[in-house]
Order: sequence, then C-alpha cells, then structure tokens
Amino acid sequence: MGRDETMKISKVLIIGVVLAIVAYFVMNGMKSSSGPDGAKHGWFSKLDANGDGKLSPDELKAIDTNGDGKISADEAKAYGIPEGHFNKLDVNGDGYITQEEMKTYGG
Ligand SMILES: [Ca+2]
Ligand SMILES: [Ca+2]
Repeated sequence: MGRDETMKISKVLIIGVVLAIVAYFVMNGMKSSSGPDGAKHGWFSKLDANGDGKLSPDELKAIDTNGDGKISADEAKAYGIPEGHFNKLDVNGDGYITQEEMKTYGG
C-alpha cells in the first residue's frame, strides 16, 4: 500500500468525522428551536450542553450560582426556570433541586 493511498483514506475519515459533527450540531440546533412541543423545555436544552437529555454536575453548575451544589428557587428563577417547573423538580419539597432530583427529570 502506497503512502498516497494511506493519506487518501485518512482524509476520507477526517471528512466523515467532520460531517458527523456538523450533522450533530445541526440536528441539536433544530431541536432547540422547535419550541415547547417536545418533552424537554427551552431552559433544559440550554442547560444540557452536550444534548444527552441528562444534566451532569458540570451542567448544573451553570444554575448553581452560589456553588452549594443545589439549586434554590432564586437560582432557578434567575436562570429562567418557571416556578411550576421548579416545584415539580423539587421532588421532596425542601426548596432545593439537587442533582438526584434533576436526574429523575432528565432520565
Ligand atoms: Ca445553589
Ligand atoms: Ca429537593
């Protein structure tokens, strides 16, 4: 196998990977602009940076402005989460959304 051939194959691979990445972002962009008819809401897609439908601790940090590891009603409001969603997410009703509680919503 010649050197040129190897180069050609890796070029095709790179193009394939780039196309897959572009397609992934295009699809995600369409999802978040399609409005509230999906199961997930706008703030959720905004928060779910990698688009896997779940919120990781890192993603939750975007709302947790005081860094105590849980989301208070004020932090949720500041991020644009409607009060009704907050109450639904706060499963045990202690006034905070923990990562566990977010999991039950996302998963
Ligand atoms: Ca907090
Ligand atoms: Ca709670």
